[in-house]
Amino acid sequence: MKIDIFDYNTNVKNTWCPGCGNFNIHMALKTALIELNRHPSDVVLSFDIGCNGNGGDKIEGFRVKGLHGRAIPFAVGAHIANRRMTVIADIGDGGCLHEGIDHLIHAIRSNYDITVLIHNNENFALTTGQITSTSDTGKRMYGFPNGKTEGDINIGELVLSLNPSFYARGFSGDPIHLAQIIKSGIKHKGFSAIEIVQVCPTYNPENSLELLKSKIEKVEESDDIEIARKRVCDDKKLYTGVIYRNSSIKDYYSKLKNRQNIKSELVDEVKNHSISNILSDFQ
Ligand SMILES: Cc1ncc(C[n+]2csc(CCOP(=O)(O)OP(=O)(O)O)c2C)c(N)n1
Repeated sequence: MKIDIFDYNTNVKNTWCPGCGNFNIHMALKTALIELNRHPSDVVLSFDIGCNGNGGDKIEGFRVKGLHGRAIPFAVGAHIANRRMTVIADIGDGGCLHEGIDHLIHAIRSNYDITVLIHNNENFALTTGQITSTSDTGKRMYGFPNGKTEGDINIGELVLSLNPSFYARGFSGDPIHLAQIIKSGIKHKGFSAIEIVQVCPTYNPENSLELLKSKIEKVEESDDIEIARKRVCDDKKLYTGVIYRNSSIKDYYSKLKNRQNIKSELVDEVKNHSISNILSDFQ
């Protein structure tokens, strides 16, 4: 059966601000899943808290919602339980790199076969625009009238320092390219970290669509870590595409000696064990 947009759309009205990058990011995500012909019942979407997380009821699929940064461990759990599912986590820079940063780091190290979309609008948007660790040092926002004092985190630099198997960058202003990047991430066997440079016209208007567009440069996929590092550290440009892929790193399951040559999934195996005794403790 051919999957189309009506399989993924819901009737829930959007509450994002006019011009929010989330509209295009959602369209790109749906496009990627449709082009891969994945049915929503084969997809787990794990959302974080924030404007990005409010997308959780605007797309079909098995959806869960976690607190800041926890969209990643929920996604990891779903993947470990059932590798038949395509598992994607959707998360903001505030949740992923500020409040819940540890989960991203360990998921990259483990190389779980999931895809994480990091919506980088450089602020906590749902709470009306405060600085996060990805906002520029000195940036003034609500709650920080004198400007951010701490140093900032460069997502690409952080990810590349962790020996990742896949790091890509897309742009909310180019949903067609972003959809192709998300497709590459989903198809990659291992952890796919996809940073999405996202406009937030309401709370971060300085990072305007025009300014970001003028910095974007698309690049071909690379397996050269030094080139990738140079690209993510370039202040003048925002390179998009698959910035780095290392296919020689095995994904988590392939490294588990006790799971080799086993065809079933944990979600099947657990059915062979009665958990009524455990559940009775909660009744
Ligand atoms: C433990 C906790 N701290 C703070 C909040 C308030 N809070 C809700 S959404 C949010 C901002 C999320 O920012 P980000 O992850 O960047 O997503 P965005 O809204 O920008 O898409 C914050 C701080 C909360 N809900 N729970």
